[in-house]
This record gives sequence, C-alpha cells and structure tokens, in this order.
Amino acid sequence: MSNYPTIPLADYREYPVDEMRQRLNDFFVDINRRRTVRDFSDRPVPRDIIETALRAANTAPSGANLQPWHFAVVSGSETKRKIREAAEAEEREFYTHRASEEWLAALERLGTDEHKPFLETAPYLIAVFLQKFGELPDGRKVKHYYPVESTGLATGILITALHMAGLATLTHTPSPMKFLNEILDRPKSERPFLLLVAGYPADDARVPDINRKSLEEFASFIDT
Ligand code: IYR
Repeated sequence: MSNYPTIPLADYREYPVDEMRQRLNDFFVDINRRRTVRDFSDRPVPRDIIETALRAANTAPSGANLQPWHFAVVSGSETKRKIREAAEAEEREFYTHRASEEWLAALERLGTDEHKPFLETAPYLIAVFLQKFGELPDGRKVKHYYPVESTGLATGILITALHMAGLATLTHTPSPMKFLNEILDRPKSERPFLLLVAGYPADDARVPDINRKSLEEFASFIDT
C-alpha cells in the first residue's frame, strides 16, 4: 500500500435507475445534435465561457494524472491570420500532392478543400498540444505516459463542453502542423495535436448529410 494521502469520494452521486435513464437520455439527445461545423459567424464569445470549457477538459483522466496537454487559445486577428496562411499552405500541398486518391475520395462527401476562411472568422482557435514531457520548475524533465490517449480524452471533453454551451466546433488537423509551435511559441517537447475552431455557426451554415453508425455496428456485448 502506498502511503500517499487519500480523501473520501465525497462528490460522487448515485441516481435512482429511472433518473439515471432520464439524465443519460437527455445528455444523449443533446450530444447527438452535435455537428462539426465549417461555416462560422464572427460573433464574439465571452472569454469566461472558453475558460470554463477548458477547466472541464482538464478534468479528463490522464496517464499517471500528469495532464499532458496544453491549450493555446487564440483570439487575436494577427495570430489567426498567420495560422490561416500557414494552414492553407499545407492544405494546398495536401489536396494537390500529398493526399492519396483514396483519401480524397473519402473526404469528398465532406466538401472540404484548401480554403480555410473559418480560421480567421471564428472568434477562437484553440490549439491543442500534447506534451511528450513535462518540465519541473527546476528544469528537469518528467516523462508523460499515454499522452496521445490522454490528450484525445481531454479534447473530447472540451468539444462536449463547448457543445453544451451552445457553441459549434471544428476539429481541424492541417498536416503537418509544426507551424503552430512557431506561431504560438510552444516548446519542442509539445506536439500539435489538433486545432479546434470554436464559435457560433454562421446563420446560413450547412453541414454534410452524413450518418452515424448504429449501436449494432459499433458495439458488441459479450455476456458469457
Ligand atoms: N486536413 C484537411 C483534410 C481533411 C482530413 C480529414 I481525415 C478530414 O476528416 C477532413 C479534412 C482539411 O482540413 O481540409
């Protein structure tokens, strides 16, 4: 047994099963309305909304609780412009040379191309970085465990939190995204994980007509 202190699980809540169903169903109905949006409005969003969503993201489980992520929140137009220019340069390469025919075919129904105006229109770009190492105040390095999984979990909670606040998001992954380290002055030990665009959808926003798999397709239950 380790000698580290523990505290009671005081904040845990159990619900009667009917209430459990009701709460979960309400949550499912809400999250099932989430759509990835590519047409953003420039309407401002209060900074505290983003801060609370980030605090929610930071509750994600992580390898050895080392919280191996960093969120760089961009709201300034000059930085957004730099990010758009760098991202569009990579995307031009992607759409004209790098992507295989098979990949382009898979993307066709999403209607994406190298133009990324939302990187300047949306009020917030949240660059998510994965930290391969942490750094102690004295400069020593601390290895992080499962940083990819952990950062994915935190990003999922961030997207969910922003959706629950009534905001739209777009998970944007220009590839490669090393330019984010330079523009946002992040250390080499951090790898750009994704760029989350957040804000209100444009009034005339449209989304692709796509489906979610059914439970039978994406889950199996083993009762033996
Ligand atoms: N990064 C490119 C291409 C792209 C790739 C995938 I996988 C998508 O789901 C969507 C787009 C772009 O953002 O256009």
